[in-house]
Amino acid sequence: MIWNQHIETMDREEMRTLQGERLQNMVERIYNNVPFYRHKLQDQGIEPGDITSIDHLHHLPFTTKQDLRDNYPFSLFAVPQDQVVRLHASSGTTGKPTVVGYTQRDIETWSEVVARSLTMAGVTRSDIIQVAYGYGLFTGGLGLHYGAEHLGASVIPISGGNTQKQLQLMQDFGSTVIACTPSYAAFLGEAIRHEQIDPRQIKLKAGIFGAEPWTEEMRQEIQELLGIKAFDIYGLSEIIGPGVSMECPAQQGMHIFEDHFIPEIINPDTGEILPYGQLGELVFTPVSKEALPLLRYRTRDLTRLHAEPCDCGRTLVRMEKCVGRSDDMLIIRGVNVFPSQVESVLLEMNETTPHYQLIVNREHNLDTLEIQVEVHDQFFSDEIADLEALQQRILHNIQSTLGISARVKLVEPRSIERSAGKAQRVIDNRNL
Ligand code: DLL
Repeated sequence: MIWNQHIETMDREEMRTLQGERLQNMVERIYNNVPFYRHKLQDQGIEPGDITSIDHLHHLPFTTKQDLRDNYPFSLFAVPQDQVVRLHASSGTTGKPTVVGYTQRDIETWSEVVARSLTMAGVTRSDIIQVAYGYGLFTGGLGLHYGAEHLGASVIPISGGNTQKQLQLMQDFGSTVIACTPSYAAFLGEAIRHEQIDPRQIKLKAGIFGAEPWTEEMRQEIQELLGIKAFDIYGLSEIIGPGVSMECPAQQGMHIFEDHFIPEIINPDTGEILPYGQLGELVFTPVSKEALPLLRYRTRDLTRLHAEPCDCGRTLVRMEKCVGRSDDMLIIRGVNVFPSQVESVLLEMNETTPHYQLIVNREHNLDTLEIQVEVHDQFFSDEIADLEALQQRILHNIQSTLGISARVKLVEPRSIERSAGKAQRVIDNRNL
């Protein structure tokens, strides 16, 4: 099923024309309404009339998270306050949050792209969707909520956390779809197993998981635990929230809703545009956004784009699962390490769970990496020799994948702190 046949299967040339028209209109709007951009464009000698096609996109300046911070809270908004109907914010690790705004039409666009996303995962009006993303300033809960209602499904707005209630309503209401972070999905699956709930009491068939990086190995784990097909959904508040891109049943990457969000991949160091298939930083221009239209927003997410036709029939460009964020990448003794690489290694082994943490320290000017991982109940035996052998195997696999040594600490089942939202995978004590 395809929610918007016209857009999602549009001829590529026709899509480029549509993007060009929308870009032209957007540049005019921001030039007239956002002093920050007017000055930036004037500095570069660009007049709105110069941008007449999508081929001119690369002439435009980038926008960064710092620009949003510098213009806190509302200075990048392109409409008067009386047209803004919703505000969301994402809390950064440091300093002020990033504030985003929506007009009524932006909310409609958002509901449309989330309805397209859910349809991709096979969700219909007959489904009951348990939205266990956080409701509030975070875009996950309300984003999925409005999209699911627009589609006509029955929404359970339970928000994140309160695991007992999640399990109770899941059984009593017969939820067929669950939407939450993949780490919370793994936790719910584990809780079902731990409480020995009869799998026949669980009607789930699909999961809509995103908001944090997760690996193919994690997908297998969750699918087994919950007895569902797990789909990846991507998005970020600055662009709209969840529903910037979504995986189809072919699961060969996530289709980007390019009529609204124009993607580019750049070399993060030079800003140079990279061709399809190359790994780099993802950049988006949300051409139809009214309240907060951003020019070439640098996401810091690292991935590749592919434009070949997809088995599902959609012509929309696909992005691969994100490797991670450039600011998640750890440099340990000079070697680049992504938490997702560690996750792959750990989950290829049957004995470990998807709950792990990387702890980085600097001792005598040398970086150290400790990987704490929980072992499944049945393997957490008292036989020290067995555990030591497991530890050695993990060490060996980590070393051959990452190219650096680490300390591995096996910890008891359910001892690493659980999050109902995004999991905290890294504790970096180096104060770099
Ligand atoms: O996480 C929006 C969202 C909510 C997406 C629910 C999907 C589901 P932010 O809090 O602004 O927005 O965080 C955005 O999260 O730049 C990525 O680094 C990461 N991220 C989001 N989705 C994925 C994904 C929401 N599917 C940041 N895979 C983004 C990997 C993801 N990383």
